[in-house]
Amino acid sequence: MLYPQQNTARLRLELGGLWQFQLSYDNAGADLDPAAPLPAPRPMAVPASYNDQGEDKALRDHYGWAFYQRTVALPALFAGQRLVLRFGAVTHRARVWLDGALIAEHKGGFLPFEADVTGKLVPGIPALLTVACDNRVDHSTLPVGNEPGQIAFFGSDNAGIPSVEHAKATAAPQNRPNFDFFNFAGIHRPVWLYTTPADHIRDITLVPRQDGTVDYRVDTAGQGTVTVDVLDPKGRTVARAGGARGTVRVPSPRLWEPWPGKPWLYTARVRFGQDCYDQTFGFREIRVEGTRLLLNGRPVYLKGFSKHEDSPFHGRGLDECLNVKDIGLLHWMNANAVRTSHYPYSEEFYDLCDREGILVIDETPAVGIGAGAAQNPYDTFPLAQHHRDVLTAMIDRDKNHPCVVMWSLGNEPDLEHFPRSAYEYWRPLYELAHALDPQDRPVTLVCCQNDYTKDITTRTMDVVSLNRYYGWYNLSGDLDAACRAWNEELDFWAQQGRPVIFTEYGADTVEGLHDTRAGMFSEEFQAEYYDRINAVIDGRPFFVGELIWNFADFATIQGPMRVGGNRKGVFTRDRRPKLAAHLLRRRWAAIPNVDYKK
Ligand code: BDP
Repeated sequence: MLYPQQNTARLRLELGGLWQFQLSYDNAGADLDPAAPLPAPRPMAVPASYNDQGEDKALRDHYGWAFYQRTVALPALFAGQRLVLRFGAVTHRARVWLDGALIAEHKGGFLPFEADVTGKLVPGIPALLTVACDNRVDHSTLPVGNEPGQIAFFGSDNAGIPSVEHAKATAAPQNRPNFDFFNFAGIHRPVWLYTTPADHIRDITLVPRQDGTVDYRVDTAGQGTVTVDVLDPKGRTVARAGGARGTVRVPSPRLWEPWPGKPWLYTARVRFGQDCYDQTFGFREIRVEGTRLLLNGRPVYLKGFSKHEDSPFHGRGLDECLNVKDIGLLHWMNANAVRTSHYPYSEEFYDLCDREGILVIDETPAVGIGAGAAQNPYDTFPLAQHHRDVLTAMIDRDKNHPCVVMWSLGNEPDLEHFPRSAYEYWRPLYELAHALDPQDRPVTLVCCQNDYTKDITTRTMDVVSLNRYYGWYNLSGDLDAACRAWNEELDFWAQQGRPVIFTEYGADTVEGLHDTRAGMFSEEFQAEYYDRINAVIDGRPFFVGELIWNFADFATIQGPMRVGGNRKGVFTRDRRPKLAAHLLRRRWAAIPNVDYKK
């Protein structure tokens, strides 16, 4: 799906700003009429999560439908254009009405959807736009939540004590999902109204190669002929082709390589009748060979973070200022890579990474697929079709980004209790990702700390991605024992013949807490933890990347294991560095991006 563009053929309006807003207290969201002005609205900024835009617990912890509303009016000069209403992301389920008529429904809180409103939104006549979103999650959604009635409290909830069990059974439904980040909700990404000519470009697919060839395909609607001009980073036309599919060749291409300096971005200017679309791309190839990850043929070493889209007040809402700041901090850290844990990020983020040369592991929202040893989630969670749909939509959205170097099918599913079912669930998704991606990037699945000898899925991925908390959740505080255990596990991975990376490792750290003996939660512990664990991976040639958990502290549900959220950030939530940031920054300055472990 193309990102909306303002150019010589298309007009794009962002419907951001203050909307009217009201919580619904009906399971079906039927207590509010989408055709009428909301009866008791409050102002709400869009895009942003609604949760922290007020001081009331009811807003913060709301679990169900919520309604947004505004009027939309277009001047008569829009007449004759095709009109599309597009949402970057509404979390997690959405319904959209124009003057009371349902025009779109969408499931999945992290990917875009759109509705053709030509003839429905009439230029010159104002219309009432109502958007409802539902943040409830269960066994059929991604991310996964608890089923209604099964209230999970975070931490040890003294299971089995009658009074506790009775209180749980009668507690109100709660916003307590099956994952460790706050279940923010709302219109999280921009709402656009854009025009195209009636005959228009629907999609563009590019496969650029190091030798300067670009295979292209343009999908269109209506009558016309396609032309493609390739512009170099200075805007000069360097190649030209005609027809809806074919190959163009750029002589002496500059490769998309994030070092040194900024990567080179080219533009495919596609024309079709009156329509026009500029699709940026980079000449970069990515593949796995033996235990190496090759970027443009050279072994690359990933240095960076798994992140969250999370910040004070905005919650999970797009904040471009924050994105620019974060990429600046990545450069400051001498980092080169990010994983979009645990969902696809905003489209604006990938554009920035394309421009700034950050390698991205792009992850589906498949987090929380597990229910302990007693329940096989693969038999009981009705997820498979939705998972395929989300993976397809993510690859479709992000396929042209040079920054995307790997697909992650999901995070920390149960892979050890029902190993055969797990393999049978994940293998077809792995194959689907390869089949769908025109650039055929490596595919991975992020694995939880588990009995790696029983897990038969992780070892079959193109890259083995490990989340490990030796010294934190296990062998807590004993880094000698942690390193021994970690080393022993690495002996296992050394036999598998695959590249292995850390997708998460870390320790909760309260900024300002210092300790000469480096006890847990102190800044010294976090610094020593990374020093010690990194020394173990440095001796392993097949270990080709380290993504820290987490870039910054982030919001979670309340619980006895979370001090005002998850504190494993190397930066605080407001982006101040902890001690470890300075040490990792020095470490990464000394590790070259390519040809490090040849
Ligand atoms: C991992 C999860 C991540 C958590 C992290 C933690 O992938 O979402 O936030 O643990 O506990 O298991 O900090």
